[in-house]
Amino acid sequence: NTESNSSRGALIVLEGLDRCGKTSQSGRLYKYLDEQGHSVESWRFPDRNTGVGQMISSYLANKSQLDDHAIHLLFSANRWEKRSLMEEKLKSGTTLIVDRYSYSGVAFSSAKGLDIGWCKAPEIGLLAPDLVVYLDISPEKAAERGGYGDERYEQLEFQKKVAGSYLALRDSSWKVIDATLSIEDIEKKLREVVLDCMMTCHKGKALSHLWP
Ligand code: NYM
Repeated sequence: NTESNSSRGALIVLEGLDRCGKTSQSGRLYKYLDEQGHSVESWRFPDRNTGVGQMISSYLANKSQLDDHAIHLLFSANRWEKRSLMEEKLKSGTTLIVDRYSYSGVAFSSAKGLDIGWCKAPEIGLLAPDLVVYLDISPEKAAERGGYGDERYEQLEFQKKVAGSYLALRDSSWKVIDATLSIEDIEKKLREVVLDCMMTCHKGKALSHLWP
């Protein structure tokens, strides 16, 4: 594969509260990049298709109970089990758009009161995103959006804590987009930052690891 020496794909992560619009935006972004002829895949965490993912899914649906630390480690394991494939894809030139990543892991678990350093530890060594886009919405506004589902964590009081945790995690490298703008405006802003990041990776920016 001649491409693998000259260019790699970008690891793009979308983060935000439940109902912030991440999933529809990652779908639209995927479609756009694909139509432009880029090699691109749409991923999400939790990946509910693996054995670990099924345990997570059952926990989120309130069909099983787990200690807060144990479920935290399962979410992390779910990323570790995809790590080598992720690296392979990126190195072969495929850009990955990932709906939630380690930041969700830390934000949701630390919102339950777990120590943030403890929450970050199992993520050490995973691939670091080239770009983190945070779709910013207040918990109140998000709650107004056609209501939450029945899954664990989808409650206003808890989402307020998650918002606080995200704020503590954010750094200056994150691109924050106002998630209350129109779908088209968000899409446009998202495309701009993503194309810019893809160019940087294409030019030879090295892959790095968490936590930078
Ligand atoms: N979630 C997601 C976590 O608590 N830890 C994690 O590491 C990840 C990736 O799972 N409310 C939470 C956030 C969501 C829930 O995600 C399911 P989604 O995007 O609704 O499938």
